[in-house]
Amino acid sequence: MTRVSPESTAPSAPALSVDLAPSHPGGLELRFPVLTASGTFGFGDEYQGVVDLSRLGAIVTKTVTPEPRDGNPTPRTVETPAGMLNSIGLPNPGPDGVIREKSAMWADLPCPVIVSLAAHRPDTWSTLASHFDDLANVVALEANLSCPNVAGGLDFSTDPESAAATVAAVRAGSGLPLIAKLSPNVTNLAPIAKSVETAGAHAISLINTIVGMVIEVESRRPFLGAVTGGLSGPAVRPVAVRAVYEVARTVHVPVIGIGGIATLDDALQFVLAGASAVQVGTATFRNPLAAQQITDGLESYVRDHNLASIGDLVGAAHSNS
Ligand code: RRO
Repeated sequence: MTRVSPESTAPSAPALSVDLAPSHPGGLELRFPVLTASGTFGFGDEYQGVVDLSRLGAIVTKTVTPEPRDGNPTPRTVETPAGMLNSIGLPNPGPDGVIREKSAMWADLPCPVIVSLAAHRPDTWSTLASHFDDLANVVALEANLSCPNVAGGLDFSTDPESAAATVAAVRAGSGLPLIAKLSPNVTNLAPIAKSVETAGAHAISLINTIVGMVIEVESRRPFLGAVTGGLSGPAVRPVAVRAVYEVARTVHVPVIGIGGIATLDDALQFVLAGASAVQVGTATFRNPLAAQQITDGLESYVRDHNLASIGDLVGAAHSNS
């Protein structure tokens, strides 16, 4: 662990800055290791004026699909102990609609934008990815290999071969840095993580939500319109920390931790498990300022512990295991 003298540790972005795609020719340098998670922050404009976006490393958009989608039948969400289930079903206006409606706004945001994508076949993944290369302030793509709420959505990240084929297809369609978002709904994550790294993912994010279900006893029916949904929130955090720990010791590309992160302490658990950055998701619904408060907390933590860089903590729990 690198330590520096206190007088050289003024709170500064460099101590928190991170390159999430060192294997990409242009890298993916972000000022802060705190991002918002796909599906919990819309396309960015929804929180303008509420959240100080200049304190976020980046926002990750709602997932975009090749064709516009209306989403799943209602109800689409239900609260659960220490979390929630969602079955939103990817409502979005498709790439042309998103670019028409959002790209001018993205260009003016005080933090960069990472576009989340999902498609069904390698050729449609490629074509979809090709739409976003030349948009101002769009700095990377996140391939959502793990949507639990549409038919076939999970297929891309439950099998190493289809995960790799998907990553290769996105790489063929776009020159942007690529983050592959993996599912926890598998028996063994390591081979899938290795496979997407070998196929060219510049970083790996995880976890997406865990498939779950709530039944309304009075009506004797599934609560959600789509029957099952994805569990998120504090309830999933230990699963996510374990998943990040496992993947971080398997791959060399940066890992981005997601899953029930609401506080500085939560974020630090993921960093110690091996995450170079974190995404804040469900916590934003309860506290829209959660992500920027975690940035503030990390800044203080780095200063108070005389660390030259938050990178000094990444994976520290592995040497203490
Ligand atoms: O839109 C959704 O229902 C959804 C997606 Br794409 C996802 O990746 N994860 C999730 O929990 N919900």
